[in-house]
Amino acid sequence: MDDIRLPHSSHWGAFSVTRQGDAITVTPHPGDPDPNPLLQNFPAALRHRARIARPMVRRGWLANGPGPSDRRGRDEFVAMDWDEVLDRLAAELKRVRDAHGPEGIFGGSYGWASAGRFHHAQSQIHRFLNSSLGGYVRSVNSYSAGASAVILPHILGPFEAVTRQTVTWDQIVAHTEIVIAFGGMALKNSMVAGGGISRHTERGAMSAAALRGCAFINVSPLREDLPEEAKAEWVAPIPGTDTALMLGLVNTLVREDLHDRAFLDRFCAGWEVFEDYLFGRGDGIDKSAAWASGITGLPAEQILSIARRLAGKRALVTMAHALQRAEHGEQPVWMAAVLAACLGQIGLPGGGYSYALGALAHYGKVANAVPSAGLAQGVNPVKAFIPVARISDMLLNPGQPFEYNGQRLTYPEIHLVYWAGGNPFHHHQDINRLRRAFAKVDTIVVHDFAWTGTARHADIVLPATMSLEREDIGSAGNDPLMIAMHKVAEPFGQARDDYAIFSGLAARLGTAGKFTEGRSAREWLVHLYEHTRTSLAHRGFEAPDFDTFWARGELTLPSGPDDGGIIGAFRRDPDGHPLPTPSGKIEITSATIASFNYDDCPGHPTWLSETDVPTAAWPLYLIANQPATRLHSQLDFGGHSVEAKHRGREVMAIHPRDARTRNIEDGDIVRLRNARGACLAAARVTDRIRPGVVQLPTGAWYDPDDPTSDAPLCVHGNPNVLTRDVGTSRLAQGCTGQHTVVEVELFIGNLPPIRAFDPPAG
Ligand code: PGD
Repeated sequence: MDDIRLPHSSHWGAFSVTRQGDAITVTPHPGDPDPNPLLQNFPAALRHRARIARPMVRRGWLANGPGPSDRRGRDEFVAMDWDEVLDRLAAELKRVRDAHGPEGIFGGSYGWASAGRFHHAQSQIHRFLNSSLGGYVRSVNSYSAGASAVILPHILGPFEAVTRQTVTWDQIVAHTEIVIAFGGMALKNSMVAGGGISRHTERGAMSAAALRGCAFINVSPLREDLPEEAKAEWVAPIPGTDTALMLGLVNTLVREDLHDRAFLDRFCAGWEVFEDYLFGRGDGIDKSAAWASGITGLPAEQILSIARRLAGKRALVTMAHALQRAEHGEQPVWMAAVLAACLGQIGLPGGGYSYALGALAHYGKVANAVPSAGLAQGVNPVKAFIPVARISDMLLNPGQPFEYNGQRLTYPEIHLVYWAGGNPFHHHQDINRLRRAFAKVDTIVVHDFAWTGTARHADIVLPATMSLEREDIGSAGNDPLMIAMHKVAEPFGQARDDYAIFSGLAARLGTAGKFTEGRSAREWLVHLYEHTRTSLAHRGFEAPDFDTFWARGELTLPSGPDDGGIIGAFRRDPDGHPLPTPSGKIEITSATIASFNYDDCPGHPTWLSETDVPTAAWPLYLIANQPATRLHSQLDFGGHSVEAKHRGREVMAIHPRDARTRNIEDGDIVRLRNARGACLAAARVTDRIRPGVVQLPTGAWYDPDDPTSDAPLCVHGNPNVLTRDVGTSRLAQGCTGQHTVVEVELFIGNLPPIRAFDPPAG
């Protein structure tokens, strides 16, 4: 028995662990006012049968050598010892590099992996590929913010500067009178933050603001997108129509002279061109509340009423990432900025536009005064890249052109895909298409600690440690606690740290010195800590030495100012602190974007319908959003995630009206299907969703009933077998996984077993 509490950290909270043999107990950090229940996924996960115990190689790859193969995801695996697998992998990496150059290796390897500044899987893989193979084809942007990361710099400024560091929850508690939250601000999202979060404060902040009299409006087809504590009014438009609603609101504000004309004149560029569009002077369509009503399904009176209530107050417009994770996702990001501009509160405390507030725990918090050091990734000389969600397109269309943010680029020809710390068979759209794409290359390598769908579709699977099985430093830019992440358990089976795996490969490639710089993992932690400590000292802050930090378990970092960042500075002094846009102002019309001549992203915010809308065959919208019981697909086999499933399946919400017409009752197993695929789920009949819409979260591990089929049924409930693999527009080419259309029917017959958490054959 070992009852010492060992500090640790995850993307979903800081905690400590006590051990009893192989069993662990997880206790949230005592300073966390609203701990995240996701922490309870750890205990059952640590020694679960879904863990990968040994290096494994796909039988067909061993027998036939590298090459395209549709056996991926269908073949058996063969166990191999570490020395042999690293020898073979090093030889294959060298073969591909020598034959095709580093341009033949895709190392974009998107994914959240685990918290920790050193063992961060993305940093490790990129450093290895740069130091040991001369680079790799990378991916840019994220699945989270694919559209907004590209459009915000055109209209307001750099993504991080205009999102994380503008309006804080403290300002909202003190100043805001009304919040209109497009897509809501669900606590399941703000309970999580990349790199770690020690205090979950969003529920308390919304509660305090509401108690002071701040009104919240939740604009979402899902009532649960704002917590009860916000006491919100629920406005439920048809999915994908928020831009039309915002146009109707702005039209009303201007028509009724409730807008802040002086603000538009002083701080914005291009209003006149947009106003012509708003009133239909060119296209003959007045974007009035009545017009918006016809598109959004909301009564015109409700739109008029919201516009009037927003005017003349300290109003805050927020927008969830989810809205831009859809076709034409750039438009609501841009239009929400225009709505906020018309209200004239941008840059004032608690007012204006806070894109993505509530999307992660780091938004709405002040930044640390000094960033903590992370592992340097080195220089990647390879120029070729893809917007991250174009992975299948790239693998299926080598040499073909594509457009992105004003550039015409070419998909590179990839021979080897190397993934560490992500799960595209969870995160990517149209998984049947992804399977075809994965069949195209010579070799696929995956490091993970568990048998994800991606690991099952690889040729070489290397077992990584979980963060609980190694030491690290937990720290994130907007959270003051730096955590000494102690090792709480020995590695599972033969699992190794990503760092150890890459060190072994680098040694075989003759680049060990470049990759490791001669440091052990512990020496790297000391090195990174000392780097941060020196930066703190330069700013006049004192921090203890590494050993003292390690023994104490945490260090509180100083915070920066709560001053509204570049948006606050611009409001206070627009000439002295112009925005880093071409005009130095908020770009309501962008000459740059207009010059690209994209019909799917014109020069000012425009109502553009999604093309994937309900039909007779697929009459229901599907919202495939973030899960509440795990982070993405991580630890889907953990206790908290498994308990929330019903009869082993993921739960899908459906309105009583839609359930009744399909003879579906609460708890029934249903099949969702469309032209791309089908999956099972358990029905939750609820009136907390707009009629005509069903909701199935992402993250249930892909579990095909017949892996040999080209379009198998996912028996577990992964919605990405249904979603479309198209970009948001030619501007950003972002992920559009949030929406699609489906039919839902009662599943009759023998319920297929769930095998997603069983190791694959062999
Ligand atoms: P995770 O489940 O977090 O999903 O996609 P992402 O790939 O990030 O995957 C992380 C993987 O890393 C897990 O398999 C985990 O086991 C592994 N891992 C953890 N720690 C380590 C480690 O130390 N070493 C190694 N080698 N592996 C490790 C998330 C992505 O999904 C995101 S961010 C968004 S916002 C998107 N959202 C949607 C959506 O809204 N709707 C749809 N339909 N699809 C989406 N996909 C996107």
